[in-house]
Amino acid sequence: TQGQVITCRAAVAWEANKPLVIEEVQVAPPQAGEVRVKILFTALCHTDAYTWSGKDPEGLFPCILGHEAAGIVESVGEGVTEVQPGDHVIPCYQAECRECKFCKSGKTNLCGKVRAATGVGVMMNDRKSRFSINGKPIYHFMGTSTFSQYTVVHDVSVAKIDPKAPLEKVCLLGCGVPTGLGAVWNTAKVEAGSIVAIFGLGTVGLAVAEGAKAASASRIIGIDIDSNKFDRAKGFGVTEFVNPKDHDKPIQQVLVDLTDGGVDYSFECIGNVSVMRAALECCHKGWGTSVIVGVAASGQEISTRPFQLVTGRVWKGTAFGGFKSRSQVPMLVDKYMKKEIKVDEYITHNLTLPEMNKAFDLLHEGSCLRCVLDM
Ligand code: NAD
Ligand code: AHE
Ligand code: ZN
Repeated sequence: TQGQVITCRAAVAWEANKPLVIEEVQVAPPQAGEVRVKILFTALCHTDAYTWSGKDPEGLFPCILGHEAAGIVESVGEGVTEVQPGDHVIPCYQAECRECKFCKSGKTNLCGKVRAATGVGVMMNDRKSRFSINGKPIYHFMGTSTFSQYTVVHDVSVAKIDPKAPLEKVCLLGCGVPTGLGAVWNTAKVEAGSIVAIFGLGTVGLAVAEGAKAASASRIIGIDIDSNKFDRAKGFGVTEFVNPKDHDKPIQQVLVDLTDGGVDYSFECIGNVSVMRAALECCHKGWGTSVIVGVAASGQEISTRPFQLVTGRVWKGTAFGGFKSRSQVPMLVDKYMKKEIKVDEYITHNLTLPEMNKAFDLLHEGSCLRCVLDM
């Protein structure tokens, strides 16, 4: 198949909010600096649902969504040296070129090399898509487009992993789990003994709990409007629960009262701007730090009294938990293989590619964390 167009199946989002359609798509061979990957397993993340909903200013249609997956390199374009056909890989929506201003800064995991292209659904080389249906181009998404049996990614957007790792599990290390762990370890740098508050106990929030437990936080307070989330969260390290619906006072006040003045670290893992405000305002005066992880819709803005920051609270955000993707995803896979981090526990459902729309429905059901699709 090397050098040839591959026809395979993919779930195409033709329009916002319209059911995805399983189509036969043509996937062009990888050009210079590109890698064609056979996707074996992909999970769904709430960011896929967010873009599909039409609220993402970077959402373009028709497109192939998906960014949490694992597969095997089918072929590589000219000049690609770091992976070869047969390598097991995880596509990384956050690239790492090691050469750009961002990568060289040592201050961020964001990479500037291909971001301009991935934000508009094309490849860097020729600003065109490698996907088409009878000649009509279909946009890429987040530089990954894993809801396809074959995809083309930039070589800076693919992490080579241990071939012994089960791809049906480690696909989760493409987004949600690293995001939560890294928000704690890299972005907040939670110290032992800290009091932590987590808003939203989905996959990302539970991974924050797991990270906080590993960092020896003394109290890990989970906040969710769905009390059914609480039992499961204990297994990930949450020690106390608060349902805002059980209280008349604003949730920030409830937490300040519970913690003798506020928490040391809070994490917003929902994507709701009023919760982001509460997450900042429940932080302790003088040092409390709040990390925004959730993605909020186009047009939404955050606000608080500047006095909150004047008096020492810190507001931060994180993308992919601050992990450098190509360098650190393989390390996370190794940690999973050594049973140092959980992955299996986040997988609540398994379906196949033709059941894609059912998988999207499941995302909105409280019981579902991650649904893995066998491609
Ligand atoms: P999820 O929907 O599974 O989890 C959200 C949880 O929040 C649910 O348990 C829900 O009951 C709860 N919730 C909703 N409204 C609430 C409220 N007002 N108060 C308290 N709890 C509330 O989602 P997820 O997959 O865990 O993702 C969480 C967010 O993180 C999404 O916005 C996603 O787009 C974003 N995300 C960001 C990154 C990043 O790199 N920054 C990476 C992955 C996901
Ligand atoms: N296109 C969206 C932004 C979405 C966003 O913030 N994405 C997160 C990852 S979410 C993964 O589930 C991220 O890492 N952003 C950094 C980046 O480079 O995109 C919008 O609202 O414009
Ligand atoms: Zn995601």
